[in-house]
Amino acid sequence: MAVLSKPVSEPKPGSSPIPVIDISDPESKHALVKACEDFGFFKVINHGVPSELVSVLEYEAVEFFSLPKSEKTQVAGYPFGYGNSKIGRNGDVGWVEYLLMNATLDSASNSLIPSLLKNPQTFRNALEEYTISVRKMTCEVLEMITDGLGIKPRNTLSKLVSDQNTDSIFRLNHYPPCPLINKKTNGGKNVIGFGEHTDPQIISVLRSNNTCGLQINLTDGCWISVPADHSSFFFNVGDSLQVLTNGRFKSVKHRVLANSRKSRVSMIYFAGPSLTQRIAPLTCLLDNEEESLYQEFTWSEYKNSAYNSRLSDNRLQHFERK
Ligand code: GA4
Repeated sequence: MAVLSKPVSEPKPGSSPIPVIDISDPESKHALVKACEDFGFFKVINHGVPSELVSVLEYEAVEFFSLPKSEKTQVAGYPFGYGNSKIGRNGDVGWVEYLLMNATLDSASNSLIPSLLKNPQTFRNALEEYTISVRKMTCEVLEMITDGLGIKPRNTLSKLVSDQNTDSIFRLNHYPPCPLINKKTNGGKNVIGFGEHTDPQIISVLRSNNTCGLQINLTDGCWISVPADHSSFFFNVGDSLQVLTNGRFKSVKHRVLANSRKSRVSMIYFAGPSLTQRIAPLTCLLDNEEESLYQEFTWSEYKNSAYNSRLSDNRLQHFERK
């Protein structure tokens, strides 16, 4: 268990600085690009993902996490499967349990889907429909971003995550209420649910229930709390998109704090490219004399290096050009 010391700024209710992007309006493309540059993070509204899909999957997730631990651990594994407290394999821990699954295009028959559930087929269908719908929204957002950047063709970024061999992941997280918070034992300090990190993929799409806990790190080093909103999606730029834009977009550092009273359930779709995809700044984004800040790598190389790191490591550092 980790406790916190760095400054946290709590926005006044209704005054959150987090950009809100209406993706039903094509003109939002400029605000979208600015959000990726300034925060690496934004909230999407009017997204077109049916709320029933989200509710059914959340219901199934709650059912799964309500199973006895001895049953959940039957689908424990690495990297995919159930996990409790331990994050990754390099010593990170958090006040969280989770289920990590493959979300590639042919993952409908995902063998990790807990056969222990009363009706595994309902879970399977819910997951498949959810990922199809969220992938479509993700492609729309990436296409608006390319429009906003003035890049052609429109699918320059979206094709990276809609390719047949895309290496995408789906994660369900459950942060149970944490009885240790506010007790004298830790001096009332916060408890880390999921420690600070950036996501290695291109872009990540998070939806949570109405329990807060997510925080993002601003460029000045301050943490800000993200007000929960169960009807919207939160997007964050990943390390690979930072490289594709030669550092113009920021891969945002984020973390989750445990809550003393309420459970937080989140579902995250990590949109990654195919393993053989070469990741390097898009030449059309480089100005005349501008050089790449990074050595070229494939997604497979980056992923291997990321999975051998600790959560809070600066993973891109090893790939920066000296
Ligand atoms: C962060 C983003 C995704 O949740 C994840 C995480 C992965 C894991 O939980 O196994 C990692 C983490 C994430 C980056 C560094 C390594 C690998 C834990 C960890 C310490 C599934 C992913 O792709 O990278």
